[in-house]
Amino acid sequence: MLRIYNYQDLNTDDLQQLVQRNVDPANEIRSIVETIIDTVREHGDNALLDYAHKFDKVKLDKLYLDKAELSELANALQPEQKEALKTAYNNIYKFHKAQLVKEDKIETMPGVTCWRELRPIEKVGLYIPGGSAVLPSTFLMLGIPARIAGCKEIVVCSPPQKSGKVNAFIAYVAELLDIDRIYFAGGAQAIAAMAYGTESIAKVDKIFGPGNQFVTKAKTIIQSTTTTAIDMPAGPSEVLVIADETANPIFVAADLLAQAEHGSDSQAVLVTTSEQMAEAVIAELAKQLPTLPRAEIAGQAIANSYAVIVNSLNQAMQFSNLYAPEHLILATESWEQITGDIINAGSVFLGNLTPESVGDYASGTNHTLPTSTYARAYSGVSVDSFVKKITFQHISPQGINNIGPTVEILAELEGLHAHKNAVTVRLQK
Ligand code: HSO
Ligand code: ZN
Repeated sequence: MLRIYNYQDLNTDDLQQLVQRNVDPANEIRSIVETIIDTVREHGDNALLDYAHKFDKVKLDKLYLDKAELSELANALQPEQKEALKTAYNNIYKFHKAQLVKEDKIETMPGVTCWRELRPIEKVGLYIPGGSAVLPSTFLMLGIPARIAGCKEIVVCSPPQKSGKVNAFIAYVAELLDIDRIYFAGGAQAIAAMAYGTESIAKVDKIFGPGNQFVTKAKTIIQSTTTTAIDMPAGPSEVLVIADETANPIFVAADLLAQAEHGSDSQAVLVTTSEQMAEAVIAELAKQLPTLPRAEIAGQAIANSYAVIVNSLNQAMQFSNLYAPEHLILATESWEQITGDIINAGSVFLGNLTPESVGDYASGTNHTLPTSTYARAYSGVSVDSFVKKITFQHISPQGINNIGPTVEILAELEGLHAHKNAVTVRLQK
């Protein structure tokens, strides 16, 4: 069950220890992943087929499903399942579409005009996890902003199921997103394939998508060793719930377990101003956990999690900012009083009726978010992640007269006379 700490008993070192997660001290994961990357780089498609056999336990005769095969698979869905996916699609689409904003042109001096324009990243790679849980929702979360941004080529990789197919929900999302192919590649090997390219998979400019520690490690390696960028180093999922006496322990326990069922390496942290609340939540966890189909996984994650007792919502927020959670739930009626104090978090859920699950699936926000303290510096995926912002400027005759002398002086000051001259020849004209 959840370990309990008292905030006031913790010194700075204890706090640092407590908020640290997913370290790979012996570099064990790194060395396994490096071998996989090298193998895919050298043997391309063949390596992917071998890994599908070895890790996914399936003997594939080809590496992808095409549109016709996907649409046949999608037929297996019930009408209400399609409807639910469409509702999610529409909400996510609406929320992300609004992120495409055109910035004004700025005249910094008369005749000196500067502005930024968006251009889509041409080739993007989406990784859709499919290990212990298949996540069609992740496909929506990545595919919708990629489409809105206008990316030309969208490569999609997902691990094959034992049947040698992909899950019908994934197939239906492919249809909604008008995706041509889904490649059978999972784990670090999928990341390597999209970073280096293989005979059938195109090398992409940027790779997106969450995954286990192997996927994350592969993404961080290829980011520093190839020209392919990544969205963020997203690792195992996590939630931090801040609860006061106005929270409902049944809801809080349910939210902690929703996170815990993602994987045994997930973390669900409770920070509460009320010791009774901590006890009530723990009692609820004991009640709800055994009823879950994924009780074993969730139980392991809960065993790696903890509760912290604090003396105020203010102190709760201090701990939360240090932890920098991927998901932050404010299970309090006073959420409006503390949202301004949030400094580090991926996505925030306000009040007692806002479970993380709504954001995971269908409210509209993106669920691809920074984990493992990266919320201190990274944002979640959005349309921005799929575009570059290119700066432009134009100088008129009046503009060169206005800005020219300043540049001449600054170039002189740096001893860069060719720079100065590029202005002088124009001023002389
Ligand atoms: N909580 C996960 C997203 C997800 N949940 C997908 C259910 N399906 C990471 O934000
Ligand atoms: Zn989730």
